[in-house]
Amino acid sequence: MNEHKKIHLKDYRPFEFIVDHVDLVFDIRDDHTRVTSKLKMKKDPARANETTPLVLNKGTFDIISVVAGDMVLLPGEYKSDDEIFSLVATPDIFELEITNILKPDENTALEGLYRSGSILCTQCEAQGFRNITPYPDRPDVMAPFSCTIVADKTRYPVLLSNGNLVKSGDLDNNRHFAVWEDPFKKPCYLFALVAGDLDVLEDRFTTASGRDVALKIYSEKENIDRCSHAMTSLKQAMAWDEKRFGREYDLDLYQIVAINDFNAGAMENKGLNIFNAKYVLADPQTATDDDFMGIQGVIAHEYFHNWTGNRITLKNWFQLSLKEGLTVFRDQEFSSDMNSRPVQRISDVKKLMAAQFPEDSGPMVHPVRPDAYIKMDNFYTMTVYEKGAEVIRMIYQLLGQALFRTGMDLYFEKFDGMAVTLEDFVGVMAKVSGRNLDQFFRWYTQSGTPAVSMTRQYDENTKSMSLTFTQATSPDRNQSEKKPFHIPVRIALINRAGETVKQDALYELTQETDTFKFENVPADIYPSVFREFTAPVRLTTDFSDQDLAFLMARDTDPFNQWHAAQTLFVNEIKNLVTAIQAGNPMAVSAGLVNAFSLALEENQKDRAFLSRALALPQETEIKDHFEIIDVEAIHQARTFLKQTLAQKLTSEFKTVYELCRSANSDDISGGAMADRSLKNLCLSYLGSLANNDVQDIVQKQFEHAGNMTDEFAAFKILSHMNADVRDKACPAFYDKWQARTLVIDKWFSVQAQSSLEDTLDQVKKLTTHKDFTMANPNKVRALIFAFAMNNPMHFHRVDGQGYEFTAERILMLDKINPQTAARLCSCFNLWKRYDENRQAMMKKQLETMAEQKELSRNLYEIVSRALE
Ligand code: TYR
Repeated sequence: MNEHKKIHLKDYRPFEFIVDHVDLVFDIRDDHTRVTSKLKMKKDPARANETTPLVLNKGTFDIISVVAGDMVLLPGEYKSDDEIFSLVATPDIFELEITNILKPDENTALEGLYRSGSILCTQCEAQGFRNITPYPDRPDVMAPFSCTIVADKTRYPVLLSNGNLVKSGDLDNNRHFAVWEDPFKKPCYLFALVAGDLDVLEDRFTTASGRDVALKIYSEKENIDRCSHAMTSLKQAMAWDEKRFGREYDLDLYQIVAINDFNAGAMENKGLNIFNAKYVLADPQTATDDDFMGIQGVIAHEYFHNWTGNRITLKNWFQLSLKEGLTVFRDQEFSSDMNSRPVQRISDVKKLMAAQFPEDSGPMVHPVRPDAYIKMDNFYTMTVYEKGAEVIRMIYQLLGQALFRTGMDLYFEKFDGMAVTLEDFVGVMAKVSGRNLDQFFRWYTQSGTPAVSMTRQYDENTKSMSLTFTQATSPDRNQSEKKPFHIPVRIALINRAGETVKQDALYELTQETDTFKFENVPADIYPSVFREFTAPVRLTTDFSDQDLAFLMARDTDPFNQWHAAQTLFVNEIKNLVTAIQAGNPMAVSAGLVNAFSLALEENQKDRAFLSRALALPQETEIKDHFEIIDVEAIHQARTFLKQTLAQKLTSEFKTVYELCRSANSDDISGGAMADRSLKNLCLSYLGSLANNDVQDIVQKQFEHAGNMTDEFAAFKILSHMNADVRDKACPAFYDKWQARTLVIDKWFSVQAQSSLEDTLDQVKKLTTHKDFTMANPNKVRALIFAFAMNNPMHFHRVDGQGYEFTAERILMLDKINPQTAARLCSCFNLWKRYDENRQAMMKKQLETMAEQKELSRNLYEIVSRALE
């Protein structure tokens, strides 16, 4: 394994030159694209008259000509290799014209210029622009860009780039051209180009100040009638950002293109977002309710980047959370305003706990602002995004809505057009509030999830209740000793009747131990703490299971009701795991069944909430509550709990299932979605019994469903029932949907996650299916990621075959798409948390990977961290 260099935040230096203008020409030919870049540059005035070498980043392409000023440079007069282009010295002001040849058809890494089907497109974040042309590929170099695209008119009738179309026309030989100019200075990671035979859905939006904006969503022709939900979402996001943050759109045109081959969810390129088709295309027949919500959230996220990311960008990549944490916070708030706030909060926190907390306990643990990286792509993490959003949310809590808005206004005013840091952001928040946020800033620099415990003490004499909070964060590779965090805690007091005795207020933890005293309260009072999950901490309390059952039913904060229910489930599963490990019989406590049944009776109230509150945590979430993860025992315990509940409450589940069936099948209103989610939760409990009676109900829903939500829910249940049932359902689903590649992704993922015995064999077989390819990230995520990340029983097979299969695929993928290979490899990250046998087998796979001679930098970083 080659060693690769780490880049450190402490080594940051500003660039020695200023780019005044970038003029790009893309001449697209059948088997190559010729790129000419004209840079107008000058030395940073502070360095005038100094001899400063010009060093540009560069990918692995051939340069065919270099012109400096009006001199043609010969290869000896500049230096060029696979990473760098450089000149020993330059005048103070100069122009540089470089021409090079790209082979987009051979670019399987999907960074830089690449082909997706018949479409040519770009992806430049984080450091893909260097694969297009030599350039100072860093976010703090901002410049106005113009871009000319020349291509065949039949193959590429649509030619797009950032900003405004200023000129277009026909050329000889059935070719045509388009010239785009982006008036806003931007870093090169926001550059984009698209060329292809696309259809467009058009609409308009008038901003608050009366500017008329043309909205265009492009997709392959056969999908254009599936773009209207994305368009509605875009208009909602534009209106919301005006209302909530006073931010208007700034160009006359906003374009979105849906692409089938994409490494991430979507990309906020200025005026020309490029999206994974999964986050654009939807209709009720082919997309689930979750897909609809996902599209609304991602469309909004990319739109919100126009201010938080594009107008104000990053000084260096270490500051990534400055744009991502803040923009996730903004999209979460948007989704809360558009839909149900408590349900949104529950799903955001669930995601954080399921994926960010484990990240903090493995080899990828890093502060929200990392100190070092080998490959920046590896730091597009749950910590930077989701924990980063929680940190913003804490500032929002500490300041309150009004001051937070004042702070945001000042941030936009002060830093518009600049590349800034997290200190700049927190600085304006400190300024407008007059608060000292120095201790608070540790959330950006210190890694790990704080464990907070809460205990109650009641003093009969003074009739006062004291709540004592202690915080502790485990040492890790980033810091051997952790200092206390500044943690906001929202607390209310509730009595036995479920009435609020003391209104919700904000308290702040700043020391290892903090105590708050509430005077004049009765003894039988319940504190409701960390309401709405005020901070990203692991909370333990002195609540008994009876207390938790009370809070599940009566807490006045729905988030805390959900949290109490989840804690009860986890406690129950822990007891079952202990019983299994001791060889004792399993039994579910009557208290839990009772609490569950009472909650199910409340089904007329908020069905969306109820479907979340009554859902058992996944095995992948449960594992986080164990030091040593016993894969089989967790699976057995969860299955037993689910089946016991289904058995004891069969008729209740059936009743609620029937009650929720009236939703119109293509209605995507909140109410209809809520009905479907509760209905399908009931079906999933019933389905766990796998008897003929329920099989019949599930089968009927599968065959007669009027939308993908219901069809997919039933399909998932059938995939676990038994091999016969699955072997009938799979071809039926495939035959119906084979023309829809996004639905076929669902088909792959359901099979990869099946609990049936032969799942690994099925997955192996599916890798040779004609619709599967390692070159398409969505397909890899649907089959290989789903297996490795979401099917613990089979990935962690005792014979090690799950590991072997996955490691082989990672190495295969590393040759095609290193970014995605590195992501997939994180399935081995928690290897130290399993039994000795599994530890040894997982370690062996990591070592085998480490021994490869030509590991990508991306994968090298993940593997070497895991083995450190
Ligand atoms: N900036 C994008 C977003 O979060 C994410 C992204 C990152 C997309 C890297 C692609 C990529 O290669 O909105």
